[in-house]
Amino acid sequence: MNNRELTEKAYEIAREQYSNSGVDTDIALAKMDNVVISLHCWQADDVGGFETPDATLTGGGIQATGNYPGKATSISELKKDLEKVLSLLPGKYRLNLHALYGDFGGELVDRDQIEPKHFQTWIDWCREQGIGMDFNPSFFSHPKAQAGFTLSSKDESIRQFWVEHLKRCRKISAEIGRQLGTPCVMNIWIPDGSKDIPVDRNAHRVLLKKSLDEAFAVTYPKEHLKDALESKLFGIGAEAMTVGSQEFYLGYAIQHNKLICLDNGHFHPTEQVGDKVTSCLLYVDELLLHLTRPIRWDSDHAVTLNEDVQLIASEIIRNDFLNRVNIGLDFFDASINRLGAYIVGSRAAKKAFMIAMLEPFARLKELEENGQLFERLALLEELKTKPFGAVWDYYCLKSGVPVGEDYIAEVQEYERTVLSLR
Ligand code: RNT
Ligand code: ZN
Repeated sequence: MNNRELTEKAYEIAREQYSNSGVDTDIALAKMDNVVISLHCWQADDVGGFETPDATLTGGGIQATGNYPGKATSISELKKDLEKVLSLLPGKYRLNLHALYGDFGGELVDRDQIEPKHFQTWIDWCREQGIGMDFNPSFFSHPKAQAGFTLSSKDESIRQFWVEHLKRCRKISAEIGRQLGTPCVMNIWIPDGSKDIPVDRNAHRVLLKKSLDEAFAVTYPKEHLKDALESKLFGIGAEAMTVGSQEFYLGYAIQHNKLICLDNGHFHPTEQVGDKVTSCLLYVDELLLHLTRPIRWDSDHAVTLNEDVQLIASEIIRNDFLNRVNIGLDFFDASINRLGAYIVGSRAAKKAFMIAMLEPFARLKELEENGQLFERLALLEELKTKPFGAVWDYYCLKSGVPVGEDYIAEVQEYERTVLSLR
């Protein structure tokens, strides 16, 4: 039996087994097309961007560690890498671009000067790929961010500089959404915070609110732009306080019906982001996810299929929230093959959603409502060893991408013929 036949046969058996538990695998497979993942450009080059030839991530409370060879050093290399990544992933994707990845044609264009034209080649590329595009203002790796405060700075000229950047990014995002015919989700994350215990937290939060109010004064059609706000518990060098805390942004998002971005690397280790989904969606229309894998103080390892991500996916699928949740990834590992990291992380995220779709939710709910809690636990435990892998492999086969670990060889080949020559 060849690999294809084996995958098909395994699927047939899995389909029957799931069917015995009341789950229709064919429906799950069809539904997987609704799981659209926004691929973050910054895994390809360690959040460097292309503002200057030697751009590297500086400041901002985030760090990329490792120096694995072959990182993308130009827009064309980044596009090539992303095309390779897309060719190895099943299902649908979008591009998620940071402002510092603009196509500045060798010119030095400061953040308060960027315009839609600097992103036209990216928009065109997305159109060619048939994918939507998301965007992010970049409030780090800049001299005016070095003091640790941007939109919440007490220095009025610095604050105004970043408000201008934000205004421009919203304009660019709306243009992206208009041209591509799918709303651009623009996520705001600022590194503002303090290393040691501050006494005037309030003033910074008042200033952040003021800056957001100023930048949001212009309204754009929702079909073009969706603004999202991302909180963080702490950052490297901002251990004692972050201005943009969860309470700050959740309050702001509810008051102004903005999207709240939940990055599962940005909370206390025992807090589960999956638990936050239903609460937030009672009060805001939509969420943005930054799926990642925190380890100790780092929030940005490549996603793997763990309980954290699975609970997030399950809560979305159980409540039929896919159309209210925008799924993004946010990790940057410079210590391994960067394309490999993309593929492992993206596949893991999709797997979590597929597992969620293969859950007999109605049956579990009934057990819960009947107070049959041992039975609920037992069934949840049994589900973990159902032949999910056979359904996943079949999905990859049907999607025309490598099945199982076959993509490893493709990544190695790309490393040999492309990355190692950089
Ligand atoms: C940082 C935030 C933020 C960034 C990206 C690059 O802690 O998670 O989302 O990772 O904007
Ligand atoms: Zn994030």
